[in-house]
Amino acid sequence: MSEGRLHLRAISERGSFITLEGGEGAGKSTQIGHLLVNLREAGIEAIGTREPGGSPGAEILRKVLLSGSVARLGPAAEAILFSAARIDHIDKTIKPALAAGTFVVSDRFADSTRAYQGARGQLDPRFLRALERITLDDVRPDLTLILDLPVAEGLARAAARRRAGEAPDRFEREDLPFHESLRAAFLSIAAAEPRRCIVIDAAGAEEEVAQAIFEAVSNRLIVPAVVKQVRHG
Ligand code: T5A
Repeated sequence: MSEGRLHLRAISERGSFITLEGGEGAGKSTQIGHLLVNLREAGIEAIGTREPGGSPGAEILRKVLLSGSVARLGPAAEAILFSAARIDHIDKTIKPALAAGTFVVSDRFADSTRAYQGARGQLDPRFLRALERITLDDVRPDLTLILDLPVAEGLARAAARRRAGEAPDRFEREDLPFHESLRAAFLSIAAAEPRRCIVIDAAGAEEEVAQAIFEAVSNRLIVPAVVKQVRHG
């Protein structure tokens, strides 16, 4: 361990909660791998998790949600089921890790419900806001990184990643206007909540994007914590 290595667990009782959001194939899973390595190298305990899923109960719901069989129940039922999975994820994985002082990095979270289930404009925004309030309770991300890239590029990446014979999932099968509306929705969330969200240009090379992400995390979460530590001894 280098001399400058910091143990943020000693600084704060609670860990920080980071979410990565964006459209299909934006590179979230790839970048979470890099971010976890970078955080751990900086001496910060961190776990990676994902939605839908991230806890045994929520992983069961993930299979159902991505199969597309819930879609026929309509967007409200789909939003409720994503939220049910989220409640289990929060209770079983996110809250205990944060309470232990661990950083939690989640591949998607509540902004995905806002963007995906809100994409066609079929749901009353008040319904989505109420559902989010009930689901999250007091668990809100400290930082959300929105990975942005042209829709065609993201879909091409997602298609290239699929194994031979593997079918696109329920959301990858949606049309281009749907995916364009997702991109716009994520950018509008970022514009509305600049203290929480940072837009990352995800079109660059993997390592460049990883660097931009770690800089953002350092500037928003790590440097302020270090300054606080120095001030308070
Ligand atoms: N959903 C989810 C909702 O509708 N509502 C909700 O509330 C929630 C939580 C989840 C689906 O559920 C929906 C959204 C999703 O459609 P998923 O299988 O978990 O489905 O898929 P996604 O989250 O969409 O993630 P993907 O697996 O599609 O993409 P990622 O994780 O963003 O991208 P990644 O890292 O797998 O990269 C894709 C490919 O691109 C390459 C990678 O090597 C990989 O092959 N790549 C790059 N190539 C070039 N340059 C780079 N910089 C690259 N970075 C990665």
